[in-house]
Amino acid sequence: MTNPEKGRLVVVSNRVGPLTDEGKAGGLAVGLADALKRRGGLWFGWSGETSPEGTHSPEKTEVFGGTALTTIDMTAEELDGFYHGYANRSLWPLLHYRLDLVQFDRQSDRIYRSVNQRFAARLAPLVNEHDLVWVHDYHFFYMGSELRQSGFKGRLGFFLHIPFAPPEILSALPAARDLVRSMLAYDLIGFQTAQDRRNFANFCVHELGGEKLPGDRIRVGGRVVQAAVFPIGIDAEGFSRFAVSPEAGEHEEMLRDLARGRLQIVGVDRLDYSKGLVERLLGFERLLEDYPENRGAVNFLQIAPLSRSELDAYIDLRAELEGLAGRLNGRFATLDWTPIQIMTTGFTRRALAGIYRAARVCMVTPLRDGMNLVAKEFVAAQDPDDPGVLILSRFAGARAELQDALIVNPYATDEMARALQRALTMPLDERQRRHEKMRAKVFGGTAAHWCESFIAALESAEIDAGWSEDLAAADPLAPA
Ligand code: ADQ
Repeated sequence: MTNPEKGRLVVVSNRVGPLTDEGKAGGLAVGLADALKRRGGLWFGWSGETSPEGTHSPEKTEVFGGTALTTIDMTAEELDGFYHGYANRSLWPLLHYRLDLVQFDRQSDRIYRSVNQRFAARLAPLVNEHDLVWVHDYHFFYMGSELRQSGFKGRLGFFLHIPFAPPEILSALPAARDLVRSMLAYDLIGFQTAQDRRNFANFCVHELGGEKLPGDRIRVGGRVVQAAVFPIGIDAEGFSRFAVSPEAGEHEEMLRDLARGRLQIVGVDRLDYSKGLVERLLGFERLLEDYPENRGAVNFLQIAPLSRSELDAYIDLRAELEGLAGRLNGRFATLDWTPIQIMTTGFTRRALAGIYRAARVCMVTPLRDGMNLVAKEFVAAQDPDDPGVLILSRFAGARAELQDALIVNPYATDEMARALQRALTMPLDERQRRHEKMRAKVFGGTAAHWCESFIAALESAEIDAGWSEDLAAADPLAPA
């Protein structure tokens, strides 16, 4: 089933799969599923269920060809402390530079570490030192050091999908030094952008007394790790095929019919405070104030599926957005025109591709975002002969590659309104020129490419034997 010479790929992430349903899978799942299929492997994570046994529950395994999907449960308490608590109330806002929303408590810190330890303990017997283990995202910062402590000697990689905040912000986390030190158990640490990587390196230097070495390497105490940039992409070919599927066509047509000749602006984001939804609506309101010719001539559709809706910050955000949309509609609506519509529905990927294609403008205005795949999907879905315009926040990771979007500061409402006006009136030849350049970027840096380059770098990373449990003792700046 597997190739023992090359070693299997072992992927660890909070949620696993799908491996088979390409209609549901996002770019990440498609990219990883391809890599898993090619070399055989294991995808390990949470089952999505709680049970009294939690992380002691029996494994559930599904096998597809040479790949196994193996999951375990969590108890309700583990889920609360690990996922809702530390991951989403502490780390998510902190790493998105939102100290105002961060909540720290030692109970969830303790549970987060113990869930990382439990997942490592369950994974350890399933892997051997020839395997490449690739851990994903902010749920599992401690997984690498826990795996090392359980005796794993093979290659270990980590990729952070969200931003890595600068040391001035990260150091507010009571356990910041522990967390970053534990990351040194990985041989290769991947980030979305050069800025994230720089922030990590600066933490190692200024908070842990480390030193930057030539190439992508960083030394802390006796340990050398590689930290590099791997911007994530989408399955560009697949997504552009979705955009011309019958299901996409139906959605495109429906939206065009509803717009009745008006230009369509869309936004597609999980309902999350990092996505700049409030700022986007304020920008749209300013457009209607400052450029009144757009009243009755444009429609704004915001698709915002609910996420983490049990957390207070998300409940507050939803209320604020609904209030704002109500005010805006109340202010500008006429008998035959409602300026803004907000939907929390989930769509299939084909339907979404059709919606992007019907839009003249897509607004992607996060206040901070690791990459933002919506921006890339929008580009891939366009008709090259008559493409829409992308308005992109300077704070999205995607900005590094998509320089030909209209780049905005989402906090600057006037600038947002001006960018909208420019996008709505942009001549066809300029739209085509900008789109062509962005399309080359999106098709040149796909999910498959991201996956292959990370794996190749992990395979060739210099393995340094310097990691030890008491790396902390080698920290010259550690408080007494
Ligand atoms: P997210 O914060 O989830 O991802 P993003 O990259 O934009 O952000 O991906 C969202 C995905 O959800 C897109 O593929 C989009 O099509 C899909 N989606 C959104 N609304 C939908 C709806 N109503 N129906 C169906 N699908 C919908 C995190 C980081 C990002 C990083 C990615 C990948 O926060 O910065 O780009 O991981 O690394």
